[in-house]
Amino acid sequence: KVKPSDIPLIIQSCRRGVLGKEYKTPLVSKVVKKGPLLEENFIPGSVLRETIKRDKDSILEDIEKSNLRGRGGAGFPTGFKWRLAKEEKKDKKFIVCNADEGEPGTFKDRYILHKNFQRVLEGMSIAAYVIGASKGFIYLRGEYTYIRETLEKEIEKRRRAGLLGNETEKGLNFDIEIRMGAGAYICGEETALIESLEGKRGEPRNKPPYPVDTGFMNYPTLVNNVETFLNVNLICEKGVESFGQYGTDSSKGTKFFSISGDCKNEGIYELPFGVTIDKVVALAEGKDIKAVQIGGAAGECVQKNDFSKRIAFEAASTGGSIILFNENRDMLDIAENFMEFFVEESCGQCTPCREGTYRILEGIRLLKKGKCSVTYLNKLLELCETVELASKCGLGQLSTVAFRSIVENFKEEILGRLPEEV
Ligand code: L3W
Ligand code: SF4
Repeated sequence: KVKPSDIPLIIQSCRRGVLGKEYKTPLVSKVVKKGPLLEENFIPGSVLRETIKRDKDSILEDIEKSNLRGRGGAGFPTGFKWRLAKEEKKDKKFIVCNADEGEPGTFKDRYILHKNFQRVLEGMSIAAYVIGASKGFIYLRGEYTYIRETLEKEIEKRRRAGLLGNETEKGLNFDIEIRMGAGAYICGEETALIESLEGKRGEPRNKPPYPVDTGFMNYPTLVNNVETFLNVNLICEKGVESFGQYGTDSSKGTKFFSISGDCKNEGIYELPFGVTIDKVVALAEGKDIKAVQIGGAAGECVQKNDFSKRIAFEAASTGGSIILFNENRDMLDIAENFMEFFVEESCGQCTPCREGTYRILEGIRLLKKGKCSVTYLNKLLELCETVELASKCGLGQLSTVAFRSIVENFKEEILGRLPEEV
């Protein structure tokens, strides 16, 4: 039997390595930068027991006042989402913890599940208490199957302690079940995730309606990321002010980042929102870094002159992935790698995403061979706009961001690859 403590924390987050065809698996057992949350001792139930003595509205007000924003990538206000779910008048409601971490370069939830799982469970229970849910799911990434058994044991411990299940503490009747993903990136999109939970093919639904009113089996469903539930627990334990002392006005608190690429100190960092890219490069000991990818395959590739940019929802935004690239990297290799990822992971439901990503990938390959004219490059950029505007879900809408930012921010490198116009 394998215990998590026996397993070196190895990056398994992207199906393809972003630094070449070979999978790169840096060790992240070394936590490089400790913030207020990392490796803190926690007694299961200590926060939940105190919190459910309080009135539901006052807990919700605290979550709203904290300005906590969703840590999965989109940054939607957590308190507002909870309020919408709470106001629904249905006899059943559900909580879902989105642990389908699949963004290339993101492995921070895996760390949290290893080290802070009881806090995450506690955050889910608090959410259930506030909105009135009796059942919760953890949708665990298929590649993380190896930690399932340990997580189940932690859940069972809580049942025995009266923190979960029918005999739960006064005022709360809530249990949690783990459901496994099967390796599809699209199931991180909340409505595809819900379809998958219902036993169907994981394809995004049209939004609205949003899961807060029409989610799992058409009941109100609150979907939050692993780290968001962790933060809920922290806010309830330490208070809104303590949480708010970190971060910027629009992005409060700290954030878990998974930093990888061309640097000495790959690993998990808990840093306050608002930290500059420069500072991240210095902490990670990146050498001759010319580009930093913020937000994985769906994020912007920032060039050196802009490393003073801050990392926050209102500036350079990421769900956790930060990848450093040095001077030896070909930016078109990077663009190609990310676009291959989207071609492979598109669920195929809508044409702009299914066909558009494929055509853009062809274009990137022409660029690499020096066979893409300026006119065709402009057509590709127009196609990017179409894909962004006409795709149904975040996967398609954001699939072009990396490529466009590479063309824009690394113009000289790209223009040098264009043939003479005929
Ligand atoms: C009620 C409204 N709810 C928005 C909710 C919505 C969702 C959240 C964000 O993700 C990013 C992108 C991907 N009434 C609402 C409302 N909501 N308006 O707010 O919604 P949205 O549409 O801004 O973004 P999104 O499509 O959920 C886009 C990344 O998130 N992504 C997420 C993956 C997350 C994981 C994970 O947590 N493990 O995999 C997937 O597409 O990259 O950056 O809850 O319902 N009027
Ligand atoms: Fe599927 Fe792409 Fe359309 Fe999303 S945008 S529904 S991933 S085809």
